[in-house]
Amino acid sequence: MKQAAFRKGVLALLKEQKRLLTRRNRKSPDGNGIFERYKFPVLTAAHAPISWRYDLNQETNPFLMERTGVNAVFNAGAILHKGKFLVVARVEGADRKSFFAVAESRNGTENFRFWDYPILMPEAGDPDTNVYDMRLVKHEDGWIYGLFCTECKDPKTPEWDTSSAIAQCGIARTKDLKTWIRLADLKSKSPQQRNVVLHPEFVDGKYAFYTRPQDDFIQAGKGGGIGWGLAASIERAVIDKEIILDNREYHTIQEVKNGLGPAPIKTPQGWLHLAHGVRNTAAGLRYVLYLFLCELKRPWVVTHKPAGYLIAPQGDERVGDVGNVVFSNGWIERKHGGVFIYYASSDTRLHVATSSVRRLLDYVLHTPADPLRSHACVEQRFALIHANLAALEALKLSEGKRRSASKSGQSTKSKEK
Ligand code: M1P
Repeated sequence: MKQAAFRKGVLALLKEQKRLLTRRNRKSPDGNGIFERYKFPVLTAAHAPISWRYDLNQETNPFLMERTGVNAVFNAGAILHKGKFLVVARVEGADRKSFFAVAESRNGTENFRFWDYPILMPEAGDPDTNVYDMRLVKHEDGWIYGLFCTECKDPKTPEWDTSSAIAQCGIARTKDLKTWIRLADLKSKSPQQRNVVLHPEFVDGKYAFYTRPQDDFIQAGKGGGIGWGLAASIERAVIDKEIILDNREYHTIQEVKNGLGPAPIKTPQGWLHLAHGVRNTAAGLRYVLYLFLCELKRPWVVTHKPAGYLIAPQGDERVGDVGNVVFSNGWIERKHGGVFIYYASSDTRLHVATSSVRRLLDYVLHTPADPLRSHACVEQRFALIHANLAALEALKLSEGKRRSASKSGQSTKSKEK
């Protein structure tokens, strides 16, 4: 390639990326009253800077190859920091290893742009093979914490088993999201921990964690689900006792497993939570998002939980590396109560949905809970339909009224002719 052609090639790459990064994003028109989706994802693999993927030196990369591609950008922690919407995304390289990178936007729904460098997360003790899914929390102790999953091959498995892994919770803290101090990994009785989230306030003078104990804990007959435990220190966090706050349950959206999403939003009515629930289908696992509310003073006590899901994969969201998945580990509450939910689809890309604390609270407080049986579900709908017939009558929109209104509309039109 001649130098001019190489330069032209680089320019084309930069131009195409600029087009993507400056693209406007609009609300999709088909909302459900609870939240709005947006036309485009906010981050994709194509948003990863050209300088992370291409060697731009003609001498070492004469064919301008994308040597170190990015496979996916998804599951992002989120925070409003110095007036900017920041997400710490899970960036998965073509080599399957994930790492964290900060992307920033002025309005939270479009023009997210990665900072120049991804986060070089320090290692703690045993090196992590893979890190992913950071939850960001501004804690009342003054630090911003990032809790994430750190995974490595299970040392107890035989050599031929190249897939069994151990997952634990890594903890790091920062003031500016640039310099990160890695603390010791969380210690608990569970041999596996994913989806661990730090509660933003002290509880009984201790750091409080939402956990997801697995394996032995479940086999020991204690059930499994979103757990809760306290640790005296954050520098060497140890949880001695975990209780289950939101269980898995037969024939629900969280029959197989569930896990907490981002840290909860504090509202006057309680701690508002976003979580994911997983069920099995003939086509594999299906991940959806749901909401629930916990007491303010006793954050481990659930007070309200609407039946079913808040967000399920839809349209293109159903397709990707791990299909039929929506997953969220980040949301942002603005001063005036606007809520930006960052959710990823099919482990491939990141989207935003917008709502407000008022709307989400209304949904969580007034949507019926799952009665857990078909008969009882139909009874719920009977009551709704019955009340709706009266409501339509009051609005003069009952079917009979509508028919006669449209007839009289027709006769007026024919008279006008
Ligand atoms: O593939 C779906 C998700 O699977 C895991 O979540 P969980 O442990 O709750 O099943 C995580 O690997 C997550 O990153 C991924 O999106």
